[in-house]
Amino acid sequence: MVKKLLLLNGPNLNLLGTREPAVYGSSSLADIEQAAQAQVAAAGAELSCFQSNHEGALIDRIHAARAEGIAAIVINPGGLTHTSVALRDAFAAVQIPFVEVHISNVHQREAFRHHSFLSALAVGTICGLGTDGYRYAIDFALKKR
Ligand code: CA2
Repeated sequence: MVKKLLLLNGPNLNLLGTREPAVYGSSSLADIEQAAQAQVAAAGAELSCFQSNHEGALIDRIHAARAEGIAAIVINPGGLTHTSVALRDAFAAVQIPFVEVHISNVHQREAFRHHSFLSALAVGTICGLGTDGYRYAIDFALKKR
């Protein structure tokens, strides 16, 4: 069976490449998704990508992932990382392994970014490695049984 992965991006990440390049780099979300598609296809697997500025839409996508047989999720939850019990509950409900990615090093930033509601449920987290973090997370997800 073909392995299926899901790449999720939360609020404001549709703005990547347009503002704050010193913090978030110069790649657009389309660049990141295209590179991820190529990486996953080269491994003979399948990738779906989804970005939303709406918490409920992300939760609905996570619920649908279970029925689709998604093996693992890579997510940058954006600001919802630090606020969303509901997103955490969605991951707890579907029991799909996920990797949490942050482009910036949240621990070098404001104190409110130091806590994540998701990290304790994640298989692992990557932060501060720029947009390369997505590639490392997908590489891990492809290898994970
Ligand atoms: O470092 C990350 O990837 C973050 O998840 C990004 C979130 C932030 O709230 C987290 O603390 C850390 C913000 C995403 C905003 O994305 C933008 C991209 C370009 C221009 C403006 C915002």
